[in-house]
This record gives sequence, C-alpha cells and structure tokens, in this order.
Amino acid sequence: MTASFQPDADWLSFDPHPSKPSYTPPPGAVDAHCHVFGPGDAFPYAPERKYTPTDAGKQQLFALRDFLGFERNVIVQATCHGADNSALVDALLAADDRARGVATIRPGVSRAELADMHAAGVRGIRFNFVKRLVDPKPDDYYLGLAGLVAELGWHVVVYFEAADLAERWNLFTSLPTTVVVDHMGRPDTAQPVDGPDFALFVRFMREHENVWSKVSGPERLSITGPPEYADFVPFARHIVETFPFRVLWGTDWPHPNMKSHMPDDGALVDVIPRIASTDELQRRLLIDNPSRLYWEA
Ligand code: 0GY
Repeated sequence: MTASFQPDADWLSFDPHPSKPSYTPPPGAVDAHCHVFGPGDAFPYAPERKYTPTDAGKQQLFALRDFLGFERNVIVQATCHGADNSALVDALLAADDRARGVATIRPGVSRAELADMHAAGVRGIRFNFVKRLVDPKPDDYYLGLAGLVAELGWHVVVYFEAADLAERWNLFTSLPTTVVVDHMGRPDTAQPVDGPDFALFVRFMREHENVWSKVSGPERLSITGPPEYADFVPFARHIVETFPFRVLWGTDWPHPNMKSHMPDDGALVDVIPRIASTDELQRRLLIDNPSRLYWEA
C-alpha cells in the first residue's frame, strides 16, 4: 500500500537549478551532511513527524553531488522519517559505495537490524535535541543506545541548539563514542566569535578529543544572509583552524525547514575556501576526515 503526502503549506522546496560553484572540491570530496526525503509514496513519512517535506529522493541527491563536484555523500536520517531508515538504506544500497549513512534507532532495535544497516553503509546514529523537530528524552535513553552502537564501532551525531549544550553537558561529555555535532551546535552569529556562548562550544571540543563538528549550515545560522553568509564565516573558520582533524562539511540538502530563503547550493560550496583557506585544510575537511570516520572505520 502506498500513501500520498502533501508538503506543509509553508514548505520551501530545494532549488532545482543551483549555480555552478566557482570553487572546485578536490577529487574524493565528501558532502557529509545531506538527507533523502521519500519519495513518500515509496517510503512513507513517519506518523510522529513534525513536518512534511517535498520529496527529495536519492537520484536528485546523486545528481546534485555530481553537479557540485563531490564524489561521496554522508546521508543523515531526518526526523520526518522517524526511526524507519528504509529510504536511507535504499539510497545507500544504490550509491555503489559512494555513500555512508547515519541512522535513527530506538530501544528494542535488534542486533540483526543493526548488522543489516552496517552492511548497507550505516556508521552512526543521530540524537536530535531540537524541540521543534522531536520530543527530547532523558539522558539515560541516549546512553543506552550509544552503548549499543559503540560495540559496532559506530559514532553518534548530535543536533542541538546552543542553549542545550550547558543543559546536556553531562550527557554529551559521557558518550562512549566519537561525537559529531551538527552545525557547530547552532551558535548565535550575532554574538562575537570569542564571546561566552561559543567559548563553551570551543571548550567542549578542546577538552573532549572525541568531539567533532560539522562546519555546516550557513543558510540556517547566518543573519546577514546569502550569498556571502559573512557572519557565519568566522565561526566556521575558527573551528576549522583550531580542530583541523575533527571537522566535516556538508550541504544540508534539501535544506529542511528553511523559512528565510532557500539557498543556492553552488553559493554554499563557495563558502568552503573562506572557512578552510588552504589546500591542506580543505583536504582534511572534505576528504581525510570524512574518509577516516565513514569509509575506514
Ligand atoms: C538539518 C536540520 C534540520 C532538520 C533535521 O532531522 C531533521 O528533521 O535535521 C532543521 O530543521 O534544522 O540539519 O537537516
């Protein structure tokens, strides 16, 4: 049986015709944060979802990858699919070893299910703390799941708002795996880069060598906006230069829940040389770090 889904009335759909970036990613580059949505007829959206997106399937993702000059993707399970990872696994199996995945799991998941996901290319799970996307759970819930996947050598991706870092500090600093933070923990880019809020995030990374960050999300974090995203750049650049071995970059295509504008993915790629200013930093960000975490682990 198939189901038809109507996107939310205010849903902004991804740009079907992004510009060609001026920046050319090096061979082997990885877009380490992107999603697939449905299509809903084949992979129904979860009943508990907080939004219904426009379909954004694997073929569109792979076409974008090629157009922007990337070779590989890390596809992250989005909350609109809940803990049903079928669309993700389908995309991984179609990607011919050019994609890895980050799943969402819930207590009760079996070892056989985890083994199947591993065979498809899943290498991590995601914990989402953003209240407009999910109903967050107590710390023990996450510690139990993290313990389960630690045995497989997987890591944990966490998505939270800046204010959650202090509140969940004990949890985030006791996870027994590598921990990858989405979008630098969503700093307020109206604050100075050396202000107290971002200092806590920098301290989190400095004191915990298992913590990595995606320097992604200018379209979400910038107040000054496209195409320069000037206020985002110092934050990302600081993280790239301070922790060059623990950073990842991603488009965040198809950009769920954008309200201010839908970014031009070409313009997002052109931010890369401004946050990673040398060939070496770009190689670590786009190739060495994601390869280590997703293909060699
Ligand atoms: C992102 C950000 C968002 C959505 C999700 O799983 C999701 O639904 O991550 C958001 O709305 O900020 O990174 O995709």
